[in-house]
Amino acid sequence: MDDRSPITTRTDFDAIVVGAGFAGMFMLHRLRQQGLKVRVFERGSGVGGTWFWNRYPGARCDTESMEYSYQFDDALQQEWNWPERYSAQPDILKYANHVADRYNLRADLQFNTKVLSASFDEARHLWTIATDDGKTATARYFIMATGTLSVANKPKFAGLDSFKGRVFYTSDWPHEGVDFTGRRVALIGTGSSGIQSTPHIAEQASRLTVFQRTPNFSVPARNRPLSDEERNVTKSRYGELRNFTYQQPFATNFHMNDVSALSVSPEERRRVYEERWNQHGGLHFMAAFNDLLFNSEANKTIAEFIVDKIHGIVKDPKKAEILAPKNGVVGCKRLCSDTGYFETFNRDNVDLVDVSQSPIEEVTETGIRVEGDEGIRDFGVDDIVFATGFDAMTGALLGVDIKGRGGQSLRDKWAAGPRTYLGLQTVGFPNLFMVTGPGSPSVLSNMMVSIDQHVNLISDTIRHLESAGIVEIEPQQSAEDAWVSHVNEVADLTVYPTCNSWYLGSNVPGKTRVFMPYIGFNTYVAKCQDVVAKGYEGFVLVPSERKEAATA
Ligand code: NA7
Repeated sequence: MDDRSPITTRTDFDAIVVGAGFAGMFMLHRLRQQGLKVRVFERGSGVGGTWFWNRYPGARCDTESMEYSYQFDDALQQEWNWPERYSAQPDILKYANHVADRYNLRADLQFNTKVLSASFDEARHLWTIATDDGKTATARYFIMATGTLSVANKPKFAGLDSFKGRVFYTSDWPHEGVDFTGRRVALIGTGSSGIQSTPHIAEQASRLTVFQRTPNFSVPARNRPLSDEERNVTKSRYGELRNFTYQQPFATNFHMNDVSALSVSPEERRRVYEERWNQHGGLHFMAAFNDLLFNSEANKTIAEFIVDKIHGIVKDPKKAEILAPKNGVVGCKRLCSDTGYFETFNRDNVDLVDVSQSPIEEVTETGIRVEGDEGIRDFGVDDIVFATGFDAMTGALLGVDIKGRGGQSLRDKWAAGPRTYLGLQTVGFPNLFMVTGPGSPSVLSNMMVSIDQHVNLISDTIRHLESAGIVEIEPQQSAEDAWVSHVNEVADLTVYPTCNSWYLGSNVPGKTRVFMPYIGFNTYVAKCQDVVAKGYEGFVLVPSERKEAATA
C-alpha cells in the first residue's frame, strides 16, 4: 500500500485519471500537491485533449483567450501572453504543452494508452483499470477527465469504403496538415467545425462543395490580435475578473445587456444587435438582451436580424435562401462564431448543396451521390471532409466499459440517458468522479472555469475522504433522481430543448434525447458549496471501519 494512504488496501496508485486534456492535467497537478500517487492515461501521443485532435484549418476557441486559461497559479496567468482575442488551436496546444512542462506533469502521464475497461471491487473498494497495452492497474479513486467533445460522430454512409479519394475528419485531423491545392473537396457538416474550416479550405481547393443538412446561425467572431496594453489591463485585475466570471451563469463575461428584447423599440433592438455584430461579435451576441434564451418571441428578433445579415452578405439569392435558417432558434444549437463564413459563398469556386430534404444517399468511388426531387445528382470530388461533430458529453465516458457495484455496467445504467448527481458521480459507481460530466454546467459555460471548479471540488473531496478515513463516496439515489429532474426543469425554462442539438444527444443516430448540461454555472457553484457545507449532502460516505466490518 502507498504509505500516505490511511486505508488498508494496497493499490498501484491512489488515483487513476483518464485523459490529459486541460481537466486531466489540472487534476494530476492538484492531487500530486495533496501527496497522492497518480497515473494519467491518455490515448493520444500528447497533451491538450480536444485541442490535440481538432487541428483542422481555422480551428479556434469561441471563448476569449484571457478567460479560456487556467487560474490556479497567478504566476502562470501573469507570464503567459495570448496573441489573439480568440486563440487558434496551435496557440492553445502550445499553452497546454507549456503547462505540462512547467509543472513537470509528464512524469505521471502515460501517452498512447487507451483505457478499455474499469471495474469496482466492492470488497476492497478499489478500481481495476485495463488498458490496451494488456496491463491492469488499481487505484482507490477513478477519475474520468475525458472531455465533452472527444468522440467523433462518424456517419456511416453507404459506400464510404469504396471512395478512392482522401477522407478527413475535423475531429482527428492529420498532424502534418492537409494541402487541398487543386483538389475538388466535399465538406459535410455546417456546425462550428465546418463553419470555421470552410473559408480556409475554399482558399486552397479548386472547388469546395459544402453539404448542409441544417442551416446554422453564425455571427462574426471579431477576432483580432491582443495588444500588450489590453493584456496588461486584464492582468492587472485578473483576480477580480476571475471572481466575476465565477458569479456568471456561463462562467464568462458576456457583457449582459440586462434588458428584455421585447421591452425596447424595433429601432433600439436593431441598434443593439448592430453593435454586437460589429464590435463584440461571437457568443457575446447571446447577451444582447437578457431574455434571448428564455423567451421564444425575444429569440425571434435576433433570428430575424441574423437572417437579414446572411441575405445581405451572400450575393446569390439561392445560396442565401439555403444558408439562412427558417424558424430557427438562435443559441439552441451553439451559436457559431466565424471569420468570413458567409462571405465564402460569394467565391466562384464554392458551391452549396442542401441535403435537408434529400439526404446524402451514398458515397461512390468518385464522390457523393444525392437523390432527391431533381433525381440522382453525383458530385465528383477528390477529398471528403467530415465536420459531423461529436458523440458529446457521454461518448467518452461510455467508451470505457465501466462496471460498478454488483458488476452493473454504466452503459446499461445510462441506456436511457445519463443520470448523475451534480454531474460529478453516479449511483452504483463509488469513488468514480467525472470532471464536467453530464448534469454539470460543462459545455454551457467557459470550460476552463468549469474544469477549475470541478477539479478543485474533486480534489477537496478526496482530501476530506483521506483525512476522515472514508473508503467510499457515492450519491444517494434520491439525490441523483432529484438532480436529474432539476437539470431538466431548468432546461425547460429555456429555448435549449426546442431543437435537435448535441446538447440533447440528438445529433447521433440512436442516442437517447436527454438534455445533458446544467444551465447556470453560478447557481451550480452555490449548490456545490452548500452540499459540502452540509457534510456532503446527498452523498453516502462509508467510513473504513464500517466497511471492513460489513465485509468481514
Ligand atoms: P456540430 O455542431 O455537431 O455540427 C455537426 C454538423 O454535421 C451539423 O451541421 C450536422 O447537421 C452535420 N451532420 C451530422 N451528421 C450528418 C449527416 N449524416 N449528413 C449530413 N450532415 C450531417 O459539430 P462541430 O464539430 O461543428 O461543433 C461541435 C462543437 O465544437 C461546437 O458547438 C463548439 O462548441 C465546438 P445537423 O445540424 O445535425 O442537421
